[in-house]
Amino acid sequence: MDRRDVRLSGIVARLVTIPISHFCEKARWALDRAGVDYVEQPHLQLVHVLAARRAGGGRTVPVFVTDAGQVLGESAAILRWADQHVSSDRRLYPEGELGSEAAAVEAWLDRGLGPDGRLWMYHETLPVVRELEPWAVAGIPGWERLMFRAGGPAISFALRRYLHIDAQSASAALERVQAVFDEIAGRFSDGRPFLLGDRFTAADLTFASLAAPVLLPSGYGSPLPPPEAMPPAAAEVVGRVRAHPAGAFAGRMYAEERARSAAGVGDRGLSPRARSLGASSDRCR
Ligand SMILES: N[C@@H](CCC(=O)N[C@@H](CS)C(=O)NCC(=O)O)C(=O)O
Repeated sequence: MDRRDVRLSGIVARLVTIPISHFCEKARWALDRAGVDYVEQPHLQLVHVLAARRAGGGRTVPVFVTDAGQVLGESAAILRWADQHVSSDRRLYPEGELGSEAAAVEAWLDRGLGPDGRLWMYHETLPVVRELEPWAVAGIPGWERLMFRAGGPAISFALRRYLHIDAQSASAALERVQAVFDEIAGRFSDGRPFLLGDRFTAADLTFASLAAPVLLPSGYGSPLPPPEAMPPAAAEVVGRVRAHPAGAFAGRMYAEERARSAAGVGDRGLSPRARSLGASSDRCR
């Protein structure tokens, strides 16, 4: 939906994204779960900087512009905002110590797992990015698709420079990702169903969404390639991650919690955005 459509639809809340980005997925999941009415404005990597700035944010996405014009340029702030639209028993940050713990785990994952998983994934996929075009450009405007086609190698080069991606940094990042997965798995040794105990919090949502580059979960809010479409070495890592207890947990969060959120079953029933998507997860496969 473009700007004119946004005006015509009367829905002014908008989420500026790189649709395949896991930080954007984190925000999208929280907004969907809360049944918030918004439109997504998806962009190509690097073009996102212009879009983020134009929306009033910094140089990263997601940027969420609320229907009241408030600009939120951090995924954590978007989760906090979405939390004002759910009943207290469904808060991502419950009252008291549990809420503080959820925020602390979220911040830890935002700092580590998020950038590390992304760095590894870019290292593996940039060399074959043309073959991954159907997923890389899903949903973005036509001229940005053309830019992707014409400028693919230059964009890859710029991303590598910008995010300091090389074989050594990618392998170190993957090791750190594996350590996070082991630590997360350790938390389940007492049989708890969620990361912090008996209820779903921002910690679970953040872990599952930021695990996406190494997990390729089904039910993600933008189409992801199947492991078979990835280079063999990357597909092998995805297979290992899926079999890991923490990977299985993230997969379950997608199958259960994200699926409910994608269907728009928030406190206020089916959201118009979910309805416009057919309230199905077809788009996510
Ligand atoms: N702390 C930010 C991180 C967001 C982030 O790193 N977004 C990526 C997309 S996955 C981005 O915009 N990267 C480009 C950049 O760092 O300039 C948040 O939680 O919103």
